[in-house]
Amino acid sequence: MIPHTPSESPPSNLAALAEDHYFSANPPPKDLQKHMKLAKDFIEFHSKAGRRLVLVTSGGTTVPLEKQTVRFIDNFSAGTRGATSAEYFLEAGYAVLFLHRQFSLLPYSRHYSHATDCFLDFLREGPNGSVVARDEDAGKMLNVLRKYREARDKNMLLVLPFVSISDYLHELRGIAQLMKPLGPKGLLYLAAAVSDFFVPPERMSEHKIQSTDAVEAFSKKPSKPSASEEEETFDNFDSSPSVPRSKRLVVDLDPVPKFLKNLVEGWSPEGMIVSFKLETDPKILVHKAKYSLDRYQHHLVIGNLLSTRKWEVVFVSPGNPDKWIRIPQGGKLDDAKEAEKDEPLDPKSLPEQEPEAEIESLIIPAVAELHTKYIKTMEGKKLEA
Ligand code: 9Z3
Repeated sequence: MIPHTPSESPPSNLAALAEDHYFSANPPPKDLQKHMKLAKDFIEFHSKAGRRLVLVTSGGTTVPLEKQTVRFIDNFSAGTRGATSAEYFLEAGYAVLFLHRQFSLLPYSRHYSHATDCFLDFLREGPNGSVVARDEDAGKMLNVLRKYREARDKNMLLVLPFVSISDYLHELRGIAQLMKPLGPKGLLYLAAAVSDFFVPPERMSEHKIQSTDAVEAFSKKPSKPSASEEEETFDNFDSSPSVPRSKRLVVDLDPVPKFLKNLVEGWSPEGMIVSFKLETDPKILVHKAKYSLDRYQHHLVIGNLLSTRKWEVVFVSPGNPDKWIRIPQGGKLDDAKEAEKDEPLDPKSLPEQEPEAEIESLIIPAVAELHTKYIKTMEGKKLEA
């Protein structure tokens, strides 16, 4: 990998303007200062120890439709990739700052928090009214519990939540800036499924969007319907399936500014930055991953498809050939050939059940190896300077 050389200059004017505008128009989450204090202490502790630290972002972001939010747009992400990756990073010796969507999966507890893996199913009543793990589950549970306790007791894991897209961006900016003292030992692993669109505050309703005109009727005198309202009423009675415009909720979204450039150039100029690219169309995945790398000049894009994301990912990094990482589909004669294939798998060829191994067990060592090279190159450059 040829690491992107950090520039000392601030992000381009346009990116800086977009940043100022976005962060002054969209209010920070109420716990931002508290989170920044926790993050600062955590980062300082590990920076002093000369340890590598990774910021793992995880889960989806909400797009509120109202300031006093009742309704929001969301996405599918459960936080499996982020929570699982965090465990393998801890295993590889990294301190982990886990920035996750509130109530999405968490490292270690994820094994017992699915609807299908409800923690109560793993417990039974023991002697004298005690609660114990079921015999068949106790071994695994003890193993998970020990790892969790060790991470907590050694202060290796800090967990911070966010909810909305703007909460996420405020937190990401603050933490990335705090990571500067780590230099190249800081790693940003951006697995959260971040919304591309949002409702800007100037177009956001303060209160719950109404679905009837009951409120208007209560505040105004009924007036003669306008020509367009009459037309809409007519449409509505025309036994046509279309609904009049006044009854529809038309959501008008702006694109979320792309802050990866600000992250690379300003917020975290020395850290290694890994982003994920999610697509559903296999034909465009690698192209989109390369486009992102080219545009933002960071260090690694991990491409994945919604349908096969637990089976394979592709690493796209500067100066390296694209590298597919796959879980072998056990028992197949053409396994070795399949594992080497240079293009996406056909989702129809995959078994229905989830893979037995976790693909993050292959992703994280590969990322850590690239990170080692990155640190060496950056330290070499510092010595030269
Ligand atoms: C990913 O691609 C993650 O791997 C998934 C994980 C969200 C697919 P789950 O939480 O899913 O395990 O269920 N994350 C990044 C998606 C994303 O928003 N990327 C942006 C983009 O594609 C760029 S940062 O434009």
